Amino acid sequence: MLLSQEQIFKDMMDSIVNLDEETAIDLASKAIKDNMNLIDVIEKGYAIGIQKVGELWEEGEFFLPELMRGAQIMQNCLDLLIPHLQKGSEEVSRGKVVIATIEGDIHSIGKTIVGTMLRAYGYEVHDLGADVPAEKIIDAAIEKDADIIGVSALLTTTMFGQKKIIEILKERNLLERFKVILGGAPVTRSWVNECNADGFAENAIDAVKLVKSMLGK
Ligand code: B12
Repeated sequence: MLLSQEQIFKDMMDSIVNLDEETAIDLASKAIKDNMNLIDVIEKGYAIGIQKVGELWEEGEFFLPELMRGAQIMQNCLDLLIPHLQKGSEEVSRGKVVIATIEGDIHSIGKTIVGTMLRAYGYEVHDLGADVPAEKIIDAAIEKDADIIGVSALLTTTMFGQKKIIEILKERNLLERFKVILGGAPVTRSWVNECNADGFAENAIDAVKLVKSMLGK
């Protein structure tokens, strides 16, 4: 029987919520084999699953070990899918992006997806990982001669680090040199305005559109 795409995305979501690694990995392998759109697979399947796990945790249905297990399964699926996404990357760089999750924050999944997508669209991406101090992000942007600095924050306590990036750039007279874009679940338009950042995106597809519009290529 042929399953509809919606059903496959739902099965992917359920595999994360059920903490069923075997099914999650099987579905990811099948998606690669069947040449499915892997961005959709990640964003409409697995990413919805991990968000649901977060909701269950918030409601007290899941405890921290289950949240961590869900994240680990999600990460293992990404490790399988990402190399196939990067295959189509263009040779010519359309611009350089330094991306990181800010200091104190270990949430890396969303930032990694955004970096991967940008790479797949031909941008040169330097992913510094998670829990990275603001100064270090700025130093890397200078060293790599980046056009854009992307900063992720998933905690209401760490998002202040995003503002710190802009403040340090201002102090060091570097505001004109880089565009700064923000992301992560707690980030809103008003927070971006308050930080004086150049933009934000709610998902990886919009992040690509944002970067494209900023670099004009
Ligand atoms: C998975 C997860 C974890 C995993 C992270 C694993 C990993 N390697 O990343 C683990 C289990 C380790 C974890 C730990 C913790 N977590 Co947690 N976690 C989550 C969860 C469920 C999902 C996050 C995620 O991966 N989402 C899927 C991705 C695809 O979405 P995303 O991150 O939002 O990214 C997308 C966009 O935001 C955007 N984007 C993201 N970054 C960027 C950057 C740029 C530049 C741009 C343009 C766009 C962009 O594009 C992405 C792709 O679509 C969220 C719930 C939620 N609703 O977000 C809680 C959540 C973020 N965690 C939370 C908390 C509290 C914690 C802990 C403090 C728990 C604890 N008591 O220890 C610790 C944090 C420790 C620390 N110092 O960082 C809270 C935060 C509450 C708050 N208001 O601050 C949340 C909201 C859960 C909740 N509802 O309470 N967590």
